[in-house]
Amino acid sequence: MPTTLIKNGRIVTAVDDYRADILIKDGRIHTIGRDLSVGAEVAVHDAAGLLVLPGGVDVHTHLDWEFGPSRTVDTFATGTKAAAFGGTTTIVDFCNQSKGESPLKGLEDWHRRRASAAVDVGAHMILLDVNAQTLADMKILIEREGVSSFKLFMAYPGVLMVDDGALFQAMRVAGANGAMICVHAENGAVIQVLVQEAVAAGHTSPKYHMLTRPSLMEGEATHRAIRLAELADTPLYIVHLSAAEALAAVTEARDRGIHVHAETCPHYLFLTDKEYDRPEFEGAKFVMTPPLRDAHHQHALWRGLKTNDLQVISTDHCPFCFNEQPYGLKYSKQLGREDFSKIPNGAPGIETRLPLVYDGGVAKGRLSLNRFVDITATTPAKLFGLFPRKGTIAVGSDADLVLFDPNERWTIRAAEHHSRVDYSLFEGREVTGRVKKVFLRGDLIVDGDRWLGRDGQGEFLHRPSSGRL
Ligand code: DUC
Ligand code: ZN
Ligand code: ZN
Repeated sequence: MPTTLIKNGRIVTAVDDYRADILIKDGRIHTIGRDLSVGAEVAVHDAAGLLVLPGGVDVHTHLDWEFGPSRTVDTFATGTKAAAFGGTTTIVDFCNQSKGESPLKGLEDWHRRRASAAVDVGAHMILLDVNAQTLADMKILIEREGVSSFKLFMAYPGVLMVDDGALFQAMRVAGANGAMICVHAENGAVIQVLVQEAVAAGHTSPKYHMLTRPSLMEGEATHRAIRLAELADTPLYIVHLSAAEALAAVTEARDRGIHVHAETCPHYLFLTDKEYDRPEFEGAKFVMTPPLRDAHHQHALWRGLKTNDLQVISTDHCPFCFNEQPYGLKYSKQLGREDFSKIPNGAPGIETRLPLVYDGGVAKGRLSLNRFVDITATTPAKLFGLFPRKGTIAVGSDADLVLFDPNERWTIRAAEHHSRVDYSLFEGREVTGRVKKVFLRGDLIVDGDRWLGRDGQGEFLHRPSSGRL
């Protein structure tokens, strides 16, 4: 492994901001200091004028994931390459139990798929079938397999949803064994009624996806999940929080000292439900769950990031093509052209998280630079058992580093992305701030627009505990 020196950069972590050089050896940060001198055998990268950030940590991705009749279009090779170009060097991806099977089998299958990953990868386990065997297998997953976070769905009856009793049982096992429960918090039964009524009334357009998933029902389920977690004594993580009502429930619980954490995603911070008014079928690009909301929710989310009631921004990268591509219809939004309820729920975002949050947060004066690093790398690493190996720049940490130009202006275009997906939620948006170079455990994997990484270079991240901040 070559030794590398990054010189003259401005190092920014969740708490620090200073100029120094970083010497990398054996994939780790060996020395941080001023004016480090090295021999000719050391590769030197000049970071003058650039920020040196810890590699981004995206704890919510769905690569090569079967979802009802659909499948996300990115393989681990394409999705992690896209992540790297966006400054993300660690992802935690969702694998799932199949009905009637052990979650251990789901993990085994996921390991086969993730073998092509080009950045480091951990796994959360989605539980669909909570029974005595599943509860026993949870302990094996935590202790032996390094999977210490479990996601359960309170939505999608008949596909992914579990009832409150199942959720509560899984919570108790997680709480007693050092793990954390993640929930998709929406009232699935009520939403199903609203969807069936809309379809019966002949409403087919993508806008009805939003109209049938009211923010009140996200708030209700978030409150319910928190109360169950409180009783079960487990840390809880609310994924993809989009609604002011849900945030109010999180805030109330945190004020009482309950261990509840929450993430939101760039699309909820930068887009509103007006996108569903686009002509033709264009609104289908924005069909993700929960849906985009109106501006007052957005203001609440920015406030939550300030008050630390929201601690993480992840992508929920769940890519389906807009038009059918060579991969086939199950990878495409066109599945729901005649019926909004059949549009695969999910949207891409793995490559644009850092620039969007830098631009809309730091450059627009809503977030400090330290807070930007905190919510995109440090806190997700801490919450999911990866810190201090990941999420910071410190002696001994993995040398996952991003050289970031805080001044470059550029325009987001799907055609220039590295994902297999054929659109961006942010097509044509001009942003300030661009990833220039990315190092994964000391290896330069992105250099401008050059890809130097390798499929399969990513390591599996064993995470023995989560949610113990
Ligand atoms: N929830 C997710 O977290 N991802 C994709 C679909 C969904 O509903
Ligand atoms: Zn979800
Ligand atoms: Zn998701």
